[in-house]
Amino acid sequence: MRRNIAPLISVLAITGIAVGSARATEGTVPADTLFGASGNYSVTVDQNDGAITPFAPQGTFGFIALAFDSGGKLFAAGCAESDSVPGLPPFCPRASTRLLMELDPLTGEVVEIIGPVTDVFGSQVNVTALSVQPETDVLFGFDQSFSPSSSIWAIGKSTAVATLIASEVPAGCGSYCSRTAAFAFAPDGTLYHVFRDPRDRFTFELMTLDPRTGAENSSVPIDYPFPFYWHRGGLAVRSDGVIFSNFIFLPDKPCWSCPWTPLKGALTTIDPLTGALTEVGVDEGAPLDLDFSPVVVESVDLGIKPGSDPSVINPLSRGVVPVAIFGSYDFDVADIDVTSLTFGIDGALPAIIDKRHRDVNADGFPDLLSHFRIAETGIEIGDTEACLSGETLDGTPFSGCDTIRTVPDR
Ligand SMILES: [Ca+2]
Ligand SMILES: [Ca+2]
Repeated sequence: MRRNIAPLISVLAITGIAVGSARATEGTVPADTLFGASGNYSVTVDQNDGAITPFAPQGTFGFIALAFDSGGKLFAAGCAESDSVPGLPPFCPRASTRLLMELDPLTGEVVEIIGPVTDVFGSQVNVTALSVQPETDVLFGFDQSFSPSSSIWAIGKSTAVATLIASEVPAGCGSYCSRTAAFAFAPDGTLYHVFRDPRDRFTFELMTLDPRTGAENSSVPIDYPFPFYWHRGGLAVRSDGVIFSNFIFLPDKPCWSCPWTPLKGALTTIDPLTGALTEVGVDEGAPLDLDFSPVVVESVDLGIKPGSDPSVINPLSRGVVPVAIFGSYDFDVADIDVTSLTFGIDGALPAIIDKRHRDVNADGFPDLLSHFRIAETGIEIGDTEACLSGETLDGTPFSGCDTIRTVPDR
């Protein structure tokens, strides 16, 4: 469903950005690249020293929030007509329509305007952070800046329609609700949030929240070198669980009429157990929201005991089970790193690999047939599926599953 985007399209025509004509560039971004939203462009951030590499500015667009989904699609929230004042990066004016967009992660270009972010009644939702829940791939939006308290929303990735999950975060906070826009899912599904106590504006806590209710699960005070820092927003968790955030140095304004100095941000890590903040480096421009590119696992077509349907397996057998990885137009089995193959929940290694790449299913594409010792796979009586995973020679992970039936029956 696309609503009311005709006026936006005319705005875009003025900005000279060819939205909709650009398609995602071929190829993918390396996993665990740190992205940030900053003014009218997006950036990548060096995780060793905080240095930012900006993508080309996107006309008058303003970017506030961004998040990758598990397939590597990059979503951004922002506005079509950002505003700017000297010394500060472009920003989205209060009243401007909030848009959900898709960006090309290789170029930072706006690929598509999905639509204005509104609730089911058509009211604007002022999204200030985005993050995708790993197990469901649902796009979560968090708003904070213009409402009395933080809220959690689920946002349709193709409609931009937001469904309220929780308001007044953390749940039950009364008038002491959080005052930051920093939210991010960890790869294990934990929802982290940097909480700012409204009674004490220099106190921050790293909180974990229940993503279904917004209730606080745990919190630890963030130990930071007061008074040099101010939390800017931006929180992201790398695939190894390390939490990155973005604090800013308090702006230097020596006199009332002096201009603001450009914002200087500090990329930091936060220890979830102790709350200790460690500075990684200075990132000029101070991204508002952060996210890591995901480890995109390619899906392959798998045939367990190819040619037999259903694939009957006796888990008590001392024998081997043949498993075919079917090649296709997109997937050449000659590219498989055969030393990386594991099958079943216990990760059995291949006992035999047929290096002839025969066309097992006679579809014209060569396939890779390998045999695994059933006893090493971890397949149990009653299992209905088994999966194989591996990597290509260039290190791209792939996996595939097939249905099975076990004998003897229970
Ligand atoms: Ca984010
Ligand atoms: Ca084939």
